[in-house]
Amino acid sequence: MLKKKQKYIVAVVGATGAVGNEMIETLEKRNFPIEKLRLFASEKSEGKTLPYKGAEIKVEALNESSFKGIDIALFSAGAERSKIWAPIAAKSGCVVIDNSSEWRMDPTVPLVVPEVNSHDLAWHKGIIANPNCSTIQMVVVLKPIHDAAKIKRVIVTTFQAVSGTGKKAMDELLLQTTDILNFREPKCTVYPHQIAFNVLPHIDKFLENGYTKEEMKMTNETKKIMGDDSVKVTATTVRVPVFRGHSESLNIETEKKITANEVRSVLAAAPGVVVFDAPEKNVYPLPKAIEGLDDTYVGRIREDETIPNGINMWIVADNLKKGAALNAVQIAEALIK
Ligand code: 3JN
Repeated sequence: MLKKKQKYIVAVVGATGAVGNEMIETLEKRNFPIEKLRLFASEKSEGKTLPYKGAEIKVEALNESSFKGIDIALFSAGAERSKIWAPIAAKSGCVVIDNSSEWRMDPTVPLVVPEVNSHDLAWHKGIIANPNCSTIQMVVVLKPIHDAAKIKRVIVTTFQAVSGTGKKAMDELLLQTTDILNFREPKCTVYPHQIAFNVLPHIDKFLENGYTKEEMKMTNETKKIMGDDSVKVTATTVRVPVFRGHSESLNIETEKKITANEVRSVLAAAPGVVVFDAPEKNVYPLPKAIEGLDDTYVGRIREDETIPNGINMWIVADNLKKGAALNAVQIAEALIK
């Protein structure tokens, strides 16, 4: 359990990655009460420095005693490293907020989006899981609708930015675009196909049921966060040539009738959600417009005319912010409250 303090010793593990960078920036921007910030990454980054509040902080490599004295560690170093290092960190008395999929479905680990289930923080045993980016932005929108009209089923199609894969994928989109515009053959190293001027219906590995891991994360994580196994989610996850910001098309079937206007007012009052919906003025959420912003933006809210109780909408959030770093920092903020 975390002891109450004025200021905390905080670590970011995976500090040099796209999400790690964003975690440092988010801690600084939100003025998280930090006594000392420690940064960890793989050995090849050891000795590099990263800026925090006007100072340069040295990146360290991890060892068995790294976590001594650390209060909170934000992990974004991949599932394999979390599997090894999160229990070591928790054992040294540090609370781990882990951005990987490693612990998300472990029944002894809470999976938390503070706007939805901050009550689950009460039973953590040293590790708290941060959900998948596509799940986070969806559940902040689903929860208030579920409370108002009980959701039976969601059909979601995602349009995910390349930053979800990391810096290498962002570089690849830029390089492929430049190559194509200069009549050079683009090279594909990160994805199995060209991502520039293309869309790929494939995120993460394929499973035996024909879905990808990303799709099943959305199905399974939603039930756990919402604390309701009856909410059915079927997903198709798609990579698009966008640098930052995941978009999702949602078709939501509810038990009780809820009109589009009622959905608008329920969502307008929901924490972390902004209704941005005036199609007559070409106003709807766009990934380019919400880069770096905190909230999940919702537009194109309309009734599904093919079923009695159905709603369609379009939601967009910054995958590196609410989809990752911001949600992790908000968990830390809820913990110290
Ligand atoms: O591709 C995206 O937009 C999101 C990617 C998430 C991701 C990528 C690699 C490994 C995850 C995740 O957060 O679920 C993982 C993982 O931890 O399994």
